[in-house]
Amino acid sequence: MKQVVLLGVLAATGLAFAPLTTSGPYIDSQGRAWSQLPNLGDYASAADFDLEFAHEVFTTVDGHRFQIDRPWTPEEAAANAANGQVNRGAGQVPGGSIRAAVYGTHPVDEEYRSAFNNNIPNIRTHVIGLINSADAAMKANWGIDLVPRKGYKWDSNDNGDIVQLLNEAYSEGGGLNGQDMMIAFSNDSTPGGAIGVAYLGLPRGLVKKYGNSEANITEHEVGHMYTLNHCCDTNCTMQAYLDTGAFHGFHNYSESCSGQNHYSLMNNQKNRY
Ligand SMILES: [Ca+2]
Ligand SMILES: [Ca+2]
Ligand SMILES: [Ca+2]
Ligand SMILES: [Zn+2]
Ligand SMILES: [Zn+2]
Repeated sequence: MKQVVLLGVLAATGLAFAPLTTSGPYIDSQGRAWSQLPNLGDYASAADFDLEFAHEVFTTVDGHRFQIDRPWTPEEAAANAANGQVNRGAGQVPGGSIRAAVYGTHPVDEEYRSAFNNNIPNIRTHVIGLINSADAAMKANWGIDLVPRKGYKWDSNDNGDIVQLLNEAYSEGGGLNGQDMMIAFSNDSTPGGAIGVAYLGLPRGLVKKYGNSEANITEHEVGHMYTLNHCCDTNCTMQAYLDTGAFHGFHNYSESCSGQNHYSLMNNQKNRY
């Protein structure tokens, strides 16, 4: 009899609709509780989704705040592929002689590792390259030099939403691991499809392997870590929508959607981490 019961349990856990695990509920600015993150695919269009969520700030049960970095629609993906990656000038102002090194720990999940056939030296080279592409403007403008120092193998929950993956990478990767900042990398399919996340004002982020856009996404997530919010300047790296043409763009005026001058905000916090 016991065996029959056990088989029943196993069968139930094998169902295709395994429950999505989440770090929610997430509370939005109107006090609404979201047991799951809103998903682009559940909305009629990206415009509908953006109207509601592009500038929304959600709060976790731990009091950490974040914004949603949604994936592209197929049309947007095609437009950005046609764009290619425009390498905007890294800096408007020559960097000073002072370099604020920000040392990084980089958990990489099992799907990310398998994208490189588990070749750890190749992963290391890739991560170092993308971090040093992502930080080019921050380094030139404000002397913020991201320096990858530690890697960490971590296995991501295959049914976790992206905020849960961020928390999981942090707890299973030893927190900051003696470094200044965690930027985790994941190639998990991540229900809901968000492409990156970081806590506003905390040195913790997670970047998905998303085409050739990891450096763009990393720059954007680091912006969030320095308290930058989503904005509407079409040349800004902090747009809610991933715009490969806006890589390295930080505007030096007070922009109305974000209420922030992204250039001076970074400048004022260049020694934050
Ligand atoms: Ca660097
Ligand atoms: Ca795990
Ligand atoms: Ca996984
Ligand atoms: Zn964002
Ligand atoms: Zn901006």
